[in-house]
Amino acid sequence: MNRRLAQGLRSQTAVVAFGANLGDRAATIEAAAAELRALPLVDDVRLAPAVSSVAVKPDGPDVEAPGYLNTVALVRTRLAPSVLLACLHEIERRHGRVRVERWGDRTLDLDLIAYGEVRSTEPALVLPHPHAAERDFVLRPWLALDPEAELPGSGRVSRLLATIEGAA
Ligand code: PH2
Ligand code: MG
Ligand code: MG
Repeated sequence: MNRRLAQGLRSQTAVVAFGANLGDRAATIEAAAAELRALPLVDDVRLAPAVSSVAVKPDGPDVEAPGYLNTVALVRTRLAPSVLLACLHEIERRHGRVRVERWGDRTLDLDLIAYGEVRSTEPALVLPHPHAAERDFVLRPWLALDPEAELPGSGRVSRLLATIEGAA
């Protein structure tokens, strides 16, 4: 059996971040989580309670922009990372996501934060997500689901969060 197929058969834990700052944010996140649960080869989805956060724009936090609800799901899946990412993009599309400006306001953003221990610099799928370590709205919900969580290559999520909070 080739490696690609074998990858699709072994169950892995993927970390998926949800963000929404337009529309009925909580309803959109719940619906997206249900769609994730309904995917073939997705065995379990554990969703953390959502947190509110100020929109971060390329120039920094923007209190004038609509505020975000953010959360994280731990996803047990046998989908390969690139296939899971394509499914996340399809769920975003179904919820009216349009890509206009970088870090623009959005009905739904689904980011693949980590996939097992996989490290990738492929432009189409950078793993772990390059901004995960600096985002409290990703790290805090992740830590709520798994106090022992580690971001591959960066260490304990609890320590990363403490570092950000110490700098704030
Ligand atoms: N996502 C972004 C850009 N800025 N700000 C908050 N608060 N939450 C997000 O999920 C977010 C953001 C791009 O993915
Ligand atoms: Mg994002
Ligand atoms: Mg995204």
